[in-house]
Amino acid sequence: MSNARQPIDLKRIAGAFGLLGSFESGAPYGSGHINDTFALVYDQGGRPVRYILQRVNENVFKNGEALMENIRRVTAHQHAKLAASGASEASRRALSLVPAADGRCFHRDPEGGLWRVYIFVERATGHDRIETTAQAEAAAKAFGEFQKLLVDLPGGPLHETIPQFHDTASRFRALLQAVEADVCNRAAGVKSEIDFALARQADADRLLALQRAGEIPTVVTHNDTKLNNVLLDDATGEGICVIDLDTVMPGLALYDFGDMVRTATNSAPEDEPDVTKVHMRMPMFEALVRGYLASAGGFLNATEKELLPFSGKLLTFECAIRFLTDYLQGDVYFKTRRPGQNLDRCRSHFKLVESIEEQHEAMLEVVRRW
Ligand code: ADP
Ligand code: GN1
Ligand code: MG
Repeated sequence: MSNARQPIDLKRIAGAFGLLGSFESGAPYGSGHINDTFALVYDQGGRPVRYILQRVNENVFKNGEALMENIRRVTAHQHAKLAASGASEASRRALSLVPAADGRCFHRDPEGGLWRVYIFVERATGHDRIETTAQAEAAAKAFGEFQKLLVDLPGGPLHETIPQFHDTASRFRALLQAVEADVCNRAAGVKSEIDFALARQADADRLLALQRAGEIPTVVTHNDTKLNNVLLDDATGEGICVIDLDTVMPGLALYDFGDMVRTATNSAPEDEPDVTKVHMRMPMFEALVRGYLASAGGFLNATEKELLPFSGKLLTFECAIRFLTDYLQGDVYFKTRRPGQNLDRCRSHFKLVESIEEQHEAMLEVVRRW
C-alpha cells in the first residue's frame, strides 16, 4: 500500500450514500493502520450529526465486496439480537452500515475505490493505550461477548478476507522469504532480530497443530482485537461497541485473547523506540482474564484456558514478525508515519515477548485461579 495521500473529494464520495441533511465537513480520523478513515459532519435540521466514512484497503483485502458481505451479515445478526433482547441504544452497541443510494452496503468510486459509511458511535472512545485495569477488563469482556454472539451466525461460514491471517507458521515463512529477497538491503542491519525470530520458530505451529488435532475448535473470531478496536463508553467505561470487523472470519478464540494481551498489557506504545520501557503488565493481564472469562469462559475448553498466556506470547510474536517482514519489504503493508517505525514496532514487540516468557508461570497461575 502506498502511504501517499491523494486529495479526496469527500463530499462527492459521501453523496453516494443516503445521508440526510447537508454536508458540512470531512476530515481524517483515528489511528488505524489499514483503512482510510474520515469523520463526516452533516447538518440535520440545525444539528451536527457525524458519520464514519472509510475506504477499504483492497491491497490488503483482495476481495473487498466479499468482506462487505461478511460485515453486512455480522452486523445484521448483532442488530437482530439486540432488538430481540430489547437493549437500549442499539445503534451504539453494534456498527450500523448506511446503505449507498443504489441500495448496496458500499460504493465504488470511478477510480475503483471501495467506500462504506457507518453511523458514528458518539460518547465512546477507542483507546490506543489502555491506562486502567477497568478498561482492560471492559474491553476483554466486550470481545468475549462478541465471540459468543457469533456462535449462531446463520448462513454458513464467513469469507476468509485474508487467507491464513493468523497462520503464524505461514507468517514465519513470509519472513524467511523477505530475508532471502532482501529487496531494500535491510537484512544485514536486523540480524539480531532475525535470530530472535529463528530461535522461536517452534512456537509458530503450536496452536495450528492443536487445531489440526481437533483439541481446540475453529469458531468465528474477530481476529484484530487490538484495544482501539473496541469503543469504551465515555460515561460508564463499558465496552459498548466492537468495531473494525474486516477480519471477522473463522479462527481460534485464542487469537482474540492473544491480541488483547499484545495491546493491553504492553507498558509502552506499540512503536516505542526505547525498549527498556516495554514489559508485560501483570495487573492488566489479570484484568483481561477476568473480563474475557466472564463472557467467554463458558465456551472455552481446558486446553484453551491453559493456553491463554501462551496466546499472548504467540500473537505478540506473530505481529512482531509481520512488522519485521514489512520493514524488510520497504514498509508496504502497515501505514507508517516515520522511517524505521516498523522496525521499532518489531523491537518493542520482541521485548514484550521476552517479558511474557519471563512471567509465563505467574500468568498461568492467574488463569488457574479462575
Ligand atoms: P483500521 O482497520 O484502519 O484500523 P478502523 O475500522 O479500526 O480502521 O477505524 C479506525 C478508527 O476510526 C477507529 O480506531 C476508531 O477510532 C474510529 N471509528 C471507526 N468506526 C467508528 C464508528 N462507527 N464510530 C466512531 N468511531 C469509529
Ligand atoms: C492492523 O487495522 P488495525 O490498525 O486495527 C492489522 C492487525 C495488526 C495491527 C497492529 C488487517 O490493525 O492485524 O495486529 O495493525 N490489521 C490487518 O497494530 O492487517
Ligand atoms: Mg482498527
